[in-house]
Amino acid sequence: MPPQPTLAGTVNRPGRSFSLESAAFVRLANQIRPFLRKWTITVADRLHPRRIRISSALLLAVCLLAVSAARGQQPAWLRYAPLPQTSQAAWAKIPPAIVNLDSSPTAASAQAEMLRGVRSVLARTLRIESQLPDEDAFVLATPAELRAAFPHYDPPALGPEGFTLATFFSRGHTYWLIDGADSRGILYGAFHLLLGMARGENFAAMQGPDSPAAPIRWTDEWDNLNGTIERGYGGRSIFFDSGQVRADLTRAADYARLLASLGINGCAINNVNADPHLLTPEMIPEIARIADAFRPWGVRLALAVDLSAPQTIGGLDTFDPGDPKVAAWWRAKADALYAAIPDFAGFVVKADSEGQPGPSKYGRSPAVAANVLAAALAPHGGVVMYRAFVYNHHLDWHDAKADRARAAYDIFHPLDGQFAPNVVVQIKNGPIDFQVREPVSPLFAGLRQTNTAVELQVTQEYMGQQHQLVYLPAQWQTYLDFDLHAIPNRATPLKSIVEGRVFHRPLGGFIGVTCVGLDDNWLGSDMALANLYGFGRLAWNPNTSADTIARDWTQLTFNANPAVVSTITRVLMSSWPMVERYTGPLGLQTLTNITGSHYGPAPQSQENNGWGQWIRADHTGVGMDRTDSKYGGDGTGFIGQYPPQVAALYESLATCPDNLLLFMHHVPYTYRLHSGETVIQTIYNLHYQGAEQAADLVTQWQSLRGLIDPEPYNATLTMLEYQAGEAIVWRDAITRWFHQLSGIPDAQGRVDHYPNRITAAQMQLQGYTPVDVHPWETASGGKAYVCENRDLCTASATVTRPAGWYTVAVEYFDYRDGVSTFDLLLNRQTIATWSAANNLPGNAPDGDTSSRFTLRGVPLRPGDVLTIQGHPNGGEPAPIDYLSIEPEPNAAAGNSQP
Ligand code: GCV
Repeated sequence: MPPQPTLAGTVNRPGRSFSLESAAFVRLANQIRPFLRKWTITVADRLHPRRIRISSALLLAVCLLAVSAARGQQPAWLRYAPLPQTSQAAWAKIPPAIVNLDSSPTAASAQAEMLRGVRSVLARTLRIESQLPDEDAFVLATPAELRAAFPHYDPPALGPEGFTLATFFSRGHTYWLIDGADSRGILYGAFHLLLGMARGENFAAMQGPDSPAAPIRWTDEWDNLNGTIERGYGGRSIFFDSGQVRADLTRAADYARLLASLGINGCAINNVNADPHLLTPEMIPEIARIADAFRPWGVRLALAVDLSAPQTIGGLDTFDPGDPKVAAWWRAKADALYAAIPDFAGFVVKADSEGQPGPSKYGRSPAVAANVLAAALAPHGGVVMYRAFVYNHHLDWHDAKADRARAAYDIFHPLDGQFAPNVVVQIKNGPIDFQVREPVSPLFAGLRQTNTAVELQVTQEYMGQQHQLVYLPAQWQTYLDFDLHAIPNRATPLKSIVEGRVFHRPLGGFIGVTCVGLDDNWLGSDMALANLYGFGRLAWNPNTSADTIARDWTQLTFNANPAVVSTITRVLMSSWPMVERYTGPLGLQTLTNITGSHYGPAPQSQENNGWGQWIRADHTGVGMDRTDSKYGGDGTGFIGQYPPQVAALYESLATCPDNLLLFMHHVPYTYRLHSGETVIQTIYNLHYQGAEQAADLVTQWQSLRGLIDPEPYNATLTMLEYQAGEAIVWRDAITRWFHQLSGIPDAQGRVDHYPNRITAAQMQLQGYTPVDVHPWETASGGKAYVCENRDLCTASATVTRPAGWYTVAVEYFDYRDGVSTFDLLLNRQTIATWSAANNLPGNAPDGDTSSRFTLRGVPLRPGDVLTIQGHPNGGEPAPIDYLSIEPEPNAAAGNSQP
């Protein structure tokens, strides 16, 4: 691969990023800007309903994006890269033929996939035979079909949807069997073989039986009929557009293939904040088209339903689940759905939660509501996934005993044993809402006569929204492995409960809230695909380690070069603990804007509202006291919802792990952790560590230059550069906020003391004026500087540092609307140009939009003048915060000084 051009500057624009790579580029930008600025074009983007303005800068960006768009739809882990010659030897004896003894569409997909994969990985084309050939061959079949072909074959016992890979000798030939317990098993066996082959494994190593841990392995997509996706960061819906099912469902079929390759067997296609219109007679045939696209891949379609549908679209005067008319309506609806979709999987229900209507309106319990739906689905074999995410978001903050974390257990535990056999209670991993760290929900141990499934969030709502790299299997593993001690003297980790093994439940499993979109890389970031892959692997076998998953994903997505595999695995595995450090350590949860974007830092937003994600921080201490009176505590009693052994662990300050301390206890800032350090100093230290680690990830990634394909290399480098800047934004905001609140200084004197920064307030300004920033801690002195009612504003600073090489960074704000452009001048020379073209979730200067432009290797001398030129665009007034001038490590004496 050719070496990359030297970067003149990097715009931290995750996902679709571009680098301003040469002086020529900067010159070109400067030359064409005056012409292009004159004719700003406004377009209504069909794909994105908001109007976007194309300015000169965006036009430049569009040109560059066209390059990345040329990558096309990403194959993700199904790249089937050719095996290097050395690894091909293990497959030298591959059979020349393939026969499929099973007539299902799923087995047909398995055969087609075998042809595609073998051709791509080994450059061999298998000959398709219609019956067992008189030569070596792959044989795709169920045990019964194999016994018919080979009366002496003794298939091993398999769980549903499992498979065995084996060789069988007969008639002087070797048959390579893909023996599926059923047609899905055949397909999963084929993928298992191909993905092993693509990773360089040989067939002998893969042989043996394998079955999924649990029957329910679904993704939930939160797509809306208008084509948007709640908490989706990968573009528009692959299913819906403008109130209709898309005409072209190619992406839906391709997605089903991706899911099948991991053994995922169900997909709920719409937002749990469900639109009742999906259930209208006109929509059902349309939805059936999606089910048709899924079917060849063994993925069953499910729908999220609004419990008020019998009234809103059914014309009834009630949706009371206790009313026989309502039950009859659901029965008729289920019959109509199965008439159109014979393999319909069932309903997902969000009710009495965040404004969704529910049975509480009629004084009915979730069990009554779930059972009405269950009765309608039962004759057809469907299931109801009833979400335990039921809570009051109008809690009284002044009530020290009020606690959102208690809600699911308080509501569902008394109903244990009342749910129909085809109801599964779908429980988020933690008691709050996909925070950077939470304890495992106690409800998993509280429902013993009820089927349960764990809901994990693949889409990174609270963890960077795909603008940042966070490898979630590392987090999920800690949840799945957590021993709830649900039965005395027996290990009962969460994974074994949802597998149904602990309480002997027939149904249960794993749900991943995924929210894929039409973007080429499905999720909005190449690296986020590791999370979808990891979810699938854990859903199949929750005993697989996050590290193994990271290695396998890296090999399949990039290549098997040991340096690549070890570096990317290290980057992935370190990312979640790192993000925890800079967002919300010690069990504080993600200290983000809870009433708004769920993205940038805004710790005060946790408090003083009804949403209940409180951290109870005041001048003396911090943390929610969730201790229980039955153990002598005086808190909300949440801890008492756990089985005694877990409750004892959390109740006692002596045993409560530091990483959940502030979730469970309110302590003074001076309280000393098990580490011996105080709480406040640990908060400071961890935020600084997190930001340093984020910067280090950039360096680690740079070591991959030339070792992986340039497009994903560059896209991820840009994302990591942005993330390193965002980690600084988080670090500064959270440490400032705690510093002000506690009044306790950082022992290392770092907080809000940045000697390398020159704030806009300290610069010579032409046109820039200050505005207040909310929350104040997300900008220097609580102010941003904006360029309003002008085409151009400038902010200049005279360098007073010794001559040397410096990294110059500009902290600016990048609103969702408008694409301002910026120039950085050294004296009169333009040394960088960039545009604020990121898709960040905000239209104001704050922690959501604060962004950093970084230019390394700038030669500075005392008296030099650095100038930021801001060109506003649309609603974005080219806002700035500060300039940072950091000496570079290699600027030591002996180097040529500028
Ligand atoms: C679909 C969180 C998210 C919501 C989501 C909800 C849920 O609150 O912010 O967007 O709604 O969880 O899981 O139902």
